Amino acid sequence: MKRSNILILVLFVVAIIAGGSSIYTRPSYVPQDASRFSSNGHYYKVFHERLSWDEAYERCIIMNGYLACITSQAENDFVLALAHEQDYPEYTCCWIGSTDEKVESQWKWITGEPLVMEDNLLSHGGEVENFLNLRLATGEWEDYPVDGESVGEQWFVCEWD
Ligand SMILES: [Ca+2]
Ligand SMILES: [Ca+2]
Repeated sequence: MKRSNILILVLFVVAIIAGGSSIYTRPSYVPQDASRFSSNGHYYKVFHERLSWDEAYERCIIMNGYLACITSQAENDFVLALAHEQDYPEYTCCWIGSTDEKVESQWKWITGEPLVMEDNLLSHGGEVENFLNLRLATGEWEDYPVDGESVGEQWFVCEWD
């Protein structure tokens, strides 16, 4: 084998190894247009459709995901940036996967993950507001009635492991 051919072969093998190590496999059940967050390898997609929290919860499950459960500032920033890709009217919110429906003021993520970032949660509606909305203008989480935001848009965001 000529020396130049060997060099090409070596480069080819290196390229395959290097490429293979950086390529991740998107599970077949994750929508092609969902965005991957590199820190946890999860995927997210914002849906610009007005649904109740219950309906959004079901919709994510039907798609083999779940309403996004946000357990770090970085994850919140990522989801917010994703939602901000689309222009939105003031007051627009996006359903996320937490409720205090079972026990008032005890907010839980539907995945069972602990709810940290409590300072980001603005809860003032008591028993008539049991579902968490991500407010796009501020990045804060606010309790809402099940039908959601009525002045701005009401979106939802699904997450896939
Ligand atoms: Ca999450
Ligand atoms: Ca409540």
